[in-house]
Amino acid sequence: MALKFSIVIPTYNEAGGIERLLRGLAEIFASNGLDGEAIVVDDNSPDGTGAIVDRLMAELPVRCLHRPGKLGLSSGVIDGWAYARPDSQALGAMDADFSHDLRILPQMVAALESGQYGLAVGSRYIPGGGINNWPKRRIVISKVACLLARPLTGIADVTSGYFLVRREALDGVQLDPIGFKIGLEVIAKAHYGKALEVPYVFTDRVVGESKLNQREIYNYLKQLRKLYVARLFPQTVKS
Ligand SMILES: Nc1nc2c(ncn2[C@@H]2O[C@H](COP(=O)(O)OP(=O)(O)OP(=O)(O)O)[C@@H](O)[C@H]2O)c(=O)[nH]1
Ligand SMILES: [Mg+2]
Repeated sequence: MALKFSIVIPTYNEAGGIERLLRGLAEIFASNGLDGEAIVVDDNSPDGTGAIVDRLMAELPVRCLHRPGKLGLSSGVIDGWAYARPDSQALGAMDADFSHDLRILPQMVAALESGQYGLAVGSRYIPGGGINNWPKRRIVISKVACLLARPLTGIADVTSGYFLVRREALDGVQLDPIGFKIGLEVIAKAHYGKALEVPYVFTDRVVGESKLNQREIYNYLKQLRKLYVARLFPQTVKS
């Protein structure tokens, strides 16, 4: 039987592309026999993203969770997972801006279905993966971010944000919604056994605005520090 999964797509001002993305996802689900649902978590986007998703709920495998204001990407993913259908066996996350290639989703699902892997991560930093049209500065920041997390995990692309994890791997795990990198929280804390990285070529957003800023870089460093402290001194940390 096909693995039931819910993939959360947090949105803030993604009206320009959300319909095309959800139609593309529905097509991938149907043509690969995947039992997936998309959960859009919209933070009352001023551009009306939430209303577009509400309209599409009647015809596509998607539900929308509306939050009152911009509460952050990571907490959006966590709230989306709580909103997911309870019988989903796996939970995932994906950005709304087409950076994450939908076409590798079937491989990610198959990895979990095989029973060999508890986590599948879309990866730019293994052979076959890559990045399209990012400024050099952005690539350097991303690679340094991954390098800094290297001692915590064997995974090359910890900042990917595109992943699928078995639900039970999150049981009892306290995820800190700090900053942008919920994927890193899951990779560093969840009990998933073996992980598979599936290569994809990341494409920079074509519509909408980037939200990466200095504050997010600072938050990432704070998140890393907390993860290292928890790893090195587990007895001093409650979660
Ligand atoms: N619900 C919600 N979604 C958010 C928030 N911040 C970002 N997002 C969404 O999270 C996803 C990733 O954000 P991006 O702005 O693409 O972040 P990025 O990929 O690091 O940077 P760019 O692609 O350059 O913009 C997108 O789908 C955003 O719409 C937020 O505060 N709340
Ligand atoms: Mg993006």
